[in-house]
Amino acid sequence: MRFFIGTTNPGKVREIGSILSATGCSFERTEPVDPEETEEDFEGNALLKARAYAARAGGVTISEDSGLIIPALGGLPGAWSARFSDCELDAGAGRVVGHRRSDRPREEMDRANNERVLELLAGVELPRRAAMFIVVLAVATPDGEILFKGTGESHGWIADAARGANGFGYDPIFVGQDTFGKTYAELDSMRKNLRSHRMRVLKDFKAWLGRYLREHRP
Ligand code: ITT
Repeated sequence: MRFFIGTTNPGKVREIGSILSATGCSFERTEPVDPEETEEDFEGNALLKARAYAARAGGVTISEDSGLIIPALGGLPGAWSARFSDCELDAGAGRVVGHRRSDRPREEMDRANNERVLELLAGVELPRRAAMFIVVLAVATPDGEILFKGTGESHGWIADAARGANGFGYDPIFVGQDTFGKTYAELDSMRKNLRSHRMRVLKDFKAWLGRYLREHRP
């Protein structure tokens, strides 16, 4: 069976592709549709993206919405994770009050997002540096039916400074609960994939896929 992966983020494609490589299905990247993420939560945006990409690709499509949640920042960056450094925050820095698209290249945006989180947490000690990644993954058909929906989390905290060159996004500042003080960007891809939020949701996806393929075998 052939699936499309609907995202503009090459880091997600790499991880989804490598975690699913042994399933016997093929996973093809779609055009970067990049629909506006108008919903307020990860689930709403994951469903919106899966439907928009599936309609464009004309085949069953996997999309996901993910981000970083920091309780000490009132849950931010949250649904604003991808564009956090373009956001205007209120004085308490726990709420987004405005947003202006800068359309900077992804690497520049990721770096600015990480710097902003580090600045907001300057002087904050553990355990208030606790953080978690969350992902909601959805599989949609071109006519908008949702075949699968699942959630994954990974827990840890925000490092004092960015470290490491692997991974993408917030990986240089996120230390996992079981990574012996290393950031996700200091782990090789296999070690990150073993414990990431994406791995957790893709495990449920693989179980669903097995059932789906058995039921739809020609
Ligand atoms: P698409 O919407 O096109 O899929 P995106 O990068 O805009 O790509 P999201 O809106 O889902 O994706 O935003 C996710 C944000 O969270 C973005 O800043 C990512 O870099 C970050 N993120 C998600 N998973 C991550 C991971 O495993 N490691 C580090 N950062 C991650």
